[in-house]
Amino acid sequence: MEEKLLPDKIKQRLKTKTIGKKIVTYEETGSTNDIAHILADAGEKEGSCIFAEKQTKGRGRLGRHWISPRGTGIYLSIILRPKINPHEAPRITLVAAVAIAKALKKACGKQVSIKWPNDILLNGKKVCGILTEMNAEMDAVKFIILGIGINVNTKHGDLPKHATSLGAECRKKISRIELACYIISELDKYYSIFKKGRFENIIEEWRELSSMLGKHITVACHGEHNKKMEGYAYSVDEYGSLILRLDSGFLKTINSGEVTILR
Ligand code: BT5
Repeated sequence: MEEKLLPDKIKQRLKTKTIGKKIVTYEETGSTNDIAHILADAGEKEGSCIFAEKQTKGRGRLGRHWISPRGTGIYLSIILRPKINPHEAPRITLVAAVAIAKALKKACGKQVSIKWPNDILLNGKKVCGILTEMNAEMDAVKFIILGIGINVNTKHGDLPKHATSLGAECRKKISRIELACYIISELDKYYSIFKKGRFENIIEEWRELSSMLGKHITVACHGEHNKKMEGYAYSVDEYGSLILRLDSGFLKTINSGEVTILR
């Protein structure tokens, strides 16, 4: 039987400044991101965390489904209130990806890699997805909901083909409580670096953890009718956008899309 993600059990191990000061856990909910939106709208403080043991309407980007079976994964949403412009919001996904990669390494001892923009891979298979949503006016972000889904002890049979879980790759049971504490602690650390205006330092770490920079890739670009572009993954810029070097030599900046690594 899995140990439940009880708020007190997580909180008693934390020494964080902002993230995890308040934690709530649901036995079952539609989507933790939806709960977080409602709470944030009602004025909930920055750093509050919402966990669920199971989601019935877990979602990914563009309304895609996130499989969230009971008791085997981490389904977490965090309320953030950074003082940034809406066009800077994608940076949060990169900050979170670096923090989560560090936490996963601590929990299972294995190096994971980041696939732009929001996937974390273990042995080339998706083990975690990040969903960053925001509520903003034209020139100011009101709040950001950082949604994190991690397959912790999830069985392969419950997951899509290209997915895996930490437990399956490491061949041992991983403590979700311990992992939740690592995630919150690393996020607290990297979010505070971000708030001090040192995003450049985080991007450096992101590049080191990336599984695709320097590789030949295709990108199905959102917002351009999923038009497929092929080229070298050249870099990510200071806004978290991908810079693709096309075969013609031109550089193309891509804000969001689906990457396939070719070679
Ligand atoms: C993501 O979207 O990867 C973001 C997932 C975020 C989930 C968290 S859970 C807590 C919070 N509350 C929510 O409702 N959501 C967040 P995207 O890049 O669009 O990937 C979605 C695709 O990943 C799907 O179309 C499937 O192909 C695949 N997928 C679905 N469930 C998966 C799982 N459990 N593990 C790995 N891949 C999965």
